[in-house]
Amino acid sequence: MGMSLFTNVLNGYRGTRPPVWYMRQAGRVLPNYRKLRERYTFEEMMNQPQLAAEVTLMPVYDLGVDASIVFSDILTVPVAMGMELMWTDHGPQFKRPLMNETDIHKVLHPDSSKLNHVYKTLDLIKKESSVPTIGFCGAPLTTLCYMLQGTSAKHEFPDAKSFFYTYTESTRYLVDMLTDFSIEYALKQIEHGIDAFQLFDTHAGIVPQSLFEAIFLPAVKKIASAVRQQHIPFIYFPKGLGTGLSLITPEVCDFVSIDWQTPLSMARKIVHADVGLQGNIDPYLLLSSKEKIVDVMHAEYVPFFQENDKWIINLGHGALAATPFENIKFLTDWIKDEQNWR
Ligand code: 1CP
Repeated sequence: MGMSLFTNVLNGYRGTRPPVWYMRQAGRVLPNYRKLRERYTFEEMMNQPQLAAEVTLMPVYDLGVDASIVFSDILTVPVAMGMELMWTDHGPQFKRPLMNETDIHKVLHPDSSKLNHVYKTLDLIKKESSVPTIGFCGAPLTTLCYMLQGTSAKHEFPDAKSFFYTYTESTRYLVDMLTDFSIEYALKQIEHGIDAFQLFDTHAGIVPQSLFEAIFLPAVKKIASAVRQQHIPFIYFPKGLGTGLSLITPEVCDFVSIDWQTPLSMARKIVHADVGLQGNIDPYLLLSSKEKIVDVMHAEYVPFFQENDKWIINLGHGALAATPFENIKFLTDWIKDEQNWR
């Protein structure tokens, strides 16, 4: 058994309490992040290894979480493939979303050296801290949603969905291209010391299960297999998958991150028994009071842990910008101090 609760639990050991980290724990919620953000743009913070490493480790120092996640974004992958992205006040926007087959060949020229700053960031993180670090990228379906739609302003990604049906062969081509690139990127992150890998599939729920299973899930399995061949645990976050969680077998991932819509106890029944669970506290709970947070932990999460060892505490989606720092800090301390987990 190693030194870290997070990696021990990922590797199947039983902990005295569940480990905890939060999606979007670095950006958004930390006063120290906000302070730094006044001086630098988000892009500068991602692209300068010194700054990115500092922000990555902020939640370890300021919150006391059991793992860090490298400070970057899932949309850096399409940028490294040649697409032009603008970070606006209303969120990310691609200058020219892919419209058809001609665009694909004209625009996309994957070049993983454009992500060298991420590897440098990891080197700095590893030099400074022994707390495990999670590497990540977006799943092909979710990344394609943004590449084809250009933005997430239209929540159902209508142009992306139409593209999947109209140009099925091109969709497969794009999925393959993203899969190969994601594998190359993940293996590089592993070379530079990540301890676990999470694949974000935030928009897994926008296509019917049959389409998900036919075109997008095989790509996830391929990425998972490449990562796990290097003995790095693989976490998959298919938000909105619903009853499709029955497709989550050990071939897909070691742990699956559950969204806030799905009760953990229900997920536990649907997901293959050998796959661990992560999640799924509603980010909005953290906007409430300390009393309410403790009530929910006692009512739902402590009993869940008493029945289920393979569990990592997280949110059911990213932390909200409006989260009071004292609430997320309180929850983290509470998790670590609670004596009645067992
Ligand atoms: O203006 C700012 O300060 C930029 C805000 C910001 C930050 C801090 C964005 C824009 N991305 C990030 C960082 C980020 N994104 C991390 C690093 C860790 C951390 O912040 O703690 C990670 C893991 C992501 C992942 C990500 N980016 C996802 C998957 C997870 C999720 O929340 O669903 C997605 C969908 C994105 C796209 C993205 N980047 C940024 C925004 C506002 C969005 C979402 C756009 C949308 O779909 O509405």
